[in-house]
Amino acid sequence: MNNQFKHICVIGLGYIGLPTAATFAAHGIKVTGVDVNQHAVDMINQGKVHIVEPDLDALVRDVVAQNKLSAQTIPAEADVYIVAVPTPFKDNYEPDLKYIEAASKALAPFLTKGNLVILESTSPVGATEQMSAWLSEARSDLTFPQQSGEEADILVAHCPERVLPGKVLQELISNDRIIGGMTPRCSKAACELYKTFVKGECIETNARTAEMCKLTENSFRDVNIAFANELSIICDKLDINVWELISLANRHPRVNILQPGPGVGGHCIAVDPWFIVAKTPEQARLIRTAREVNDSKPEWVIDQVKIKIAEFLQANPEKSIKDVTVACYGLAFKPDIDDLRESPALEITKKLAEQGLNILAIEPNIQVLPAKLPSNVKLVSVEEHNQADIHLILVDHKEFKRGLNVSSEFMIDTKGIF
Ligand code: SAJ
Repeated sequence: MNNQFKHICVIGLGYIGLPTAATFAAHGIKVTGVDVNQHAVDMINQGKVHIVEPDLDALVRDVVAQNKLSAQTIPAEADVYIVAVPTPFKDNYEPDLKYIEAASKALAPFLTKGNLVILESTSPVGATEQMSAWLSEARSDLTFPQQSGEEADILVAHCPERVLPGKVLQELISNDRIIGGMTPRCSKAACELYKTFVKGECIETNARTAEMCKLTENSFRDVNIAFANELSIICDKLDINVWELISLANRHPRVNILQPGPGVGGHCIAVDPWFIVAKTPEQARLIRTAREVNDSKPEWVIDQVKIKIAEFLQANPEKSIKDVTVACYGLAFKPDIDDLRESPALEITKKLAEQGLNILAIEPNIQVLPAKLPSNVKLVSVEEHNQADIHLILVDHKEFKRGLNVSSEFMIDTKGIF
């Protein structure tokens, strides 16, 4: 354990902040977690978690029981502050830094000379400098890297998280970590901190490059998925099986196409590329188009359902549209998680329900349907899937991959499971 950092204050106890806080605590550092959500704070203090992530519940239970992690709604004095709050975009796709601003203003009163402040939230280029400016505005008695460089009282760095939901606890430790200090001294201090538990390499760079690096990784994936999604639409027109096509093309040693699906969801890949587009709208043409291709995929899937319904009614002339039941397999944004954020599966289910169809939602990872779904959507178990006429596979959850007893005639398989 590094003796320099005895107490860390993690601001934002969501999908990234809580696993990070618990992992530092498990490595012997005292951690105070901070969140504006009183319910989350209460749960954590009881050793429970408010999010689903494999093995996180046991880890939090242990570190809370050992008094290494506790939660509260306001920051505390510490050696290090880690900001892990959401960075959504506004209606015009401009990044919204209001949570970083609020976190900066909340932690500023507690800062003392020698503290390290780390921004972990995925952020547009320039956000770390902006955070440091907010801190400096609040604390004119202290110096910051933008004014005093290596001599600053407070060290500031951007260390973007890069972990995959569903594998967060492993990837936090095994992934390489990009460490972007506002000065080399800031990078070195942050590097020392993450070496507490990171087994991958901690690579030092500057804050702007670290910000852009994170956005680049997710944009790369978005562009590749857009390519796969475009291929799936082209193949549908040409009567070619896109899954077979991609697996054949990927046998080329330098081709690695990702998989098509109903669209791109989650709070990362569907959001981060817009941060590049917002800064450089003239230049980021491919990145913008990829976003548009992926965002338009749910509408294409809905059109496919309409075509299937017409075929079903033709085959069953005694039935009318109000008799048709559509089963939507999966609401989450990707397999084997409960996270519905920016989920194309949820969006498609909602839009189909709004057209008055009877919908059976089959989502083994949730117990209650989100309030935004209309009342003609019923949450049912996998075993009840046979009650439907049309089967729409939206997520490749393991429960579906084990096999479903339905005819392929009235199935739309957006994930290529069957
Ligand atoms: N998807 C496809 N086809 C694919 C792969 C994914 O349609 O071949 C879809 C998924 O179904 C999902 C969306 O893309 O809707 C995003 O899923 P994902 O598994 O690609 O990524 P996330 O959003 O869970 O996590 C990403 C990861 N980034 C990269 O892999 C470059 C993760 O490492 C980041 O830490 C995370 O974003 C983040 O927090 O930014």
